[in-house]
Amino acid sequence: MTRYTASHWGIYEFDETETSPKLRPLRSDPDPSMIGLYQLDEKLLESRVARPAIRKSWLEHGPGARPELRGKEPFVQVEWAEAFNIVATELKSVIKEYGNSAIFGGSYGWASAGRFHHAQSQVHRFLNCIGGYVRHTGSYSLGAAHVILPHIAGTVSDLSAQHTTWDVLAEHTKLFVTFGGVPTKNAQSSPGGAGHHRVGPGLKEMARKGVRFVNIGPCNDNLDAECHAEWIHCRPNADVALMLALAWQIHADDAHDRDFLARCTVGFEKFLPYLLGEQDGIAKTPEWASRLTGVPSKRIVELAREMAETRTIVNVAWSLQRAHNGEQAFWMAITLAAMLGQIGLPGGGFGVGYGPMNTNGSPHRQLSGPTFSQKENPVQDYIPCARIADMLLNPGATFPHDGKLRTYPDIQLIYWAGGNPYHHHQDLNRLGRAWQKPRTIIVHDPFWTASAKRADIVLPVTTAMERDDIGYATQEGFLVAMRQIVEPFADARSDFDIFSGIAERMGVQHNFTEGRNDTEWLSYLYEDMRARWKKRDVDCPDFETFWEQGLVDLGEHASPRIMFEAFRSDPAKHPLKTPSGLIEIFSGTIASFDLSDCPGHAAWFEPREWLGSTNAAPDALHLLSDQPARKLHSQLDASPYSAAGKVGGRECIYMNPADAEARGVGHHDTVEVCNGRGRCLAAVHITDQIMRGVVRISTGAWYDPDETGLDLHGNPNVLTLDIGTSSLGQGCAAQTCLVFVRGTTNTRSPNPFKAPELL
Ligand SMILES: Nc1nc2c(c(=O)[nH]1)N[C@H]1C(S)=C(S)[C@@H](COP(=O)(O)OP(=O)(O)OC[C@H]3O[C@@H](n4cnc5c(=O)[nH]c(N)nc54)[C@H](O)[C@@H]3O)O[C@H]1N2
Ligand SMILES: Nc1nc2c(c(=O)[nH]1)N[C@H]1C(S)=C(S)[C@@H](COP(=O)(O)OP(=O)(O)OC[C@H]3O[C@@H](n4cnc5c(=O)[nH]c(N)nc54)[C@H](O)[C@@H]3O)O[C@H]1N2
Ligand SMILES: [Mo]
Repeated sequence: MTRYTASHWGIYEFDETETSPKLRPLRSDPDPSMIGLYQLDEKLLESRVARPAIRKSWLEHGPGARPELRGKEPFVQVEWAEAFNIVATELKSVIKEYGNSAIFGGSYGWASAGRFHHAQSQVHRFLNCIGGYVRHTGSYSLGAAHVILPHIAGTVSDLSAQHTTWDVLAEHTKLFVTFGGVPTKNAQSSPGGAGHHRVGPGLKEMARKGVRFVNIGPCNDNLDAECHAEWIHCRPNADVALMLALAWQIHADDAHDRDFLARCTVGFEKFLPYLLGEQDGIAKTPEWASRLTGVPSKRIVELAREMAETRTIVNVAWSLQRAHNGEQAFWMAITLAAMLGQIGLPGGGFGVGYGPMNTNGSPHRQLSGPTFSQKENPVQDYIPCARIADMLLNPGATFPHDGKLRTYPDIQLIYWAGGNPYHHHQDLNRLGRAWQKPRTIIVHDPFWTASAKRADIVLPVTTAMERDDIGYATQEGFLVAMRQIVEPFADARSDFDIFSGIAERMGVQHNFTEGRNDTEWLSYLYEDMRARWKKRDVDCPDFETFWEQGLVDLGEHASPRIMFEAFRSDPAKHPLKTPSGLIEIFSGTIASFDLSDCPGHAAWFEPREWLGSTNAAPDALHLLSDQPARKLHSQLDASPYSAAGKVGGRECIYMNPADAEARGVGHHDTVEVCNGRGRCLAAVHITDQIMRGVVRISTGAWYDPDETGLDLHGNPNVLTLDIGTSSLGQGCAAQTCLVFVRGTTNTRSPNPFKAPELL
């Protein structure tokens, strides 16, 4: 009998009559991801957490004991009952002594698919049941965008729902200009579960219909070869300068769409003096941009003319805003598209962005799926998620965010379920110093990740393969009855069972469980969703039928979608959710914040570190740390599929032949990559798909430092910069980073997946 499971990488099938079931891609998926096939691989078992474990000094001497030994001493395994008592006692004690605003429960991370066993919902609901916690806002994905976009065009979620569908792009777009490609490796995933993978097929169809692709940026392997893109080498983090010059040329040619600017936007007249240099004496001409970007000015002029003459869409990868002043890249891309005046026309306008996930360009509706309520959080304090080390290092200090001045709380306890800060955060050595601040760190994870190894209390969680759940992601096409495939590993329990056990000891069990067990919750959440969807004319079978049938195909949205079509036709009747209801080329709100690093219109700022800097050493290289092709973040890094992308067990550093030659290093040599923040080893991969002066290490290699702090495995976050994108967004700025690369004789093998010593 065919059964199903959902994962971020897609839906997989298995035969429940097999004694050891194997995963197969969903038969109807036109472009399945290989990543998820490895979820049951036995290689993953080496790093599974078997039993609740407490760091030795913490257990023997109490909370706060020897925080500098986190990650460096053995754990003592305990029974669940003892673990529940210890956690409950410590939570009560911290709340009594310091209050709930001493608990950081932001718990950022992707965890697993499945709407009920969604780790963040579980941990947030539990912490709310005990009086609340300090939360986070935004994401590492789109930290800057989450703050800037609502001021200028609408929320990230609104825009995601509106992206023009792939069929329309294939039919109508003539020129697809993308900054940062459209990486199909990234489109393997959607948070909560990709359904049919549509980006690869979408691009192929566009290529078949003769769309011309121009890929601007430091890499060219982020757009399928079949697109036959023209690659314009542009220095990392200099995209805004190039966009400004395109805008300058379009204006100089009098090719900007005055009617569209007048009807659908506000503030072009306030942006224009900046563009022309009337304010700062610097006209943003192609010659000006050429010096900053390395792109010949003639090419900029020609491209501007081509864009104005033909049906053009401007796309930006999310990585552009994961950089210092990343807000500007999105603002300027939308400003440029507004000047072209094709927003709301089929195949024109902008994308923010096509490619980062399977979602954008989806023909499916935005519907909120089964939702396990997180309840209300009485604590008001929050941080933008990427400011965690700042918060821990500077309790009581103030910081600006979206026009307000806020205060960092004084954190005594961190509770993490479903994320891996030692994967996702920048400047891991700095995080290591900050990580010593709280007296207690509690982590739930199926695996001995770098974060689990550095916690005080580690509670073993089941994987999605080991429990029943409901799979659904908004704008994807399926509801999935996720059937348990294997028994839980060792003593692992679901987050729900763990929190129920702790809640019981804290006297809030009924509040947390509402008297339902996990099976009862599944049917309850499903029926609740079914009733909501019925009101929107979406019919689904009852829970029993759904559970037996395994999949519900939600079908596609009725008609092809064109972003902002209705808005364009009548902006007064279909306003955007911005203060003016129009696209804000100038934002009075942002201008009123009076920020030196984010004025009222898009502008160019030199990033803290980049190749154009006069301070950059001649042999410095710009390090990009993109998303890994063979895993999702740190998840499944131990799988054979991820291992096949490494050399000598180490992550690769992609490098231009000229840079390798200048350093005397060859293909597959081990090198040391370093800067003032940290050092790691990586294996050289020489390719002409990355421009000179730029190197790239994908994220995801489990952090594995030796005694000197040298990471042996190739984790780029030992090198990245931990600053906010700007005082507006305070997002993650990982793509702003200079490094040095040199040959090394150190070939010590990494051993990242080994469990810590257990007593
Ligand atoms: N340098 C650099 N750094 C980056 C980025 C970059 O571009 N460059 N990108 C950033 C981005 S966009 C993101 S989104 C982050 C991603 O960062 P994270 O989302 O933190 O990374 P994951 O590896 O997905 O972590 C998920 C963790 O949840 C665990 N898990 C899975 N299922 C469950 C469950 O049911 N319960 C519990 N308790 N745990 C579970 C997994 O084992 C894993 O340890 O990384 C960011 N970091
Ligand atoms: N397989 C896989 N897919 C994933 C993920 C994963 O871990 N694995 N993570 C998912 C998540 S959480 C997210 S947020 C998305 C992220 O999606 P993105 O942020 O779009 O992805 P990245 O791979 O970080 O970067 C995309 C491309 O931009 C290039 N780039 C970097 N800096 C610059 C720059 O300054 N200018 C220009 N022009 N290009 C630049 C990078 O080299 C890369 O080729 O991906 C999602 N998809
Ligand atoms: Mo992300």
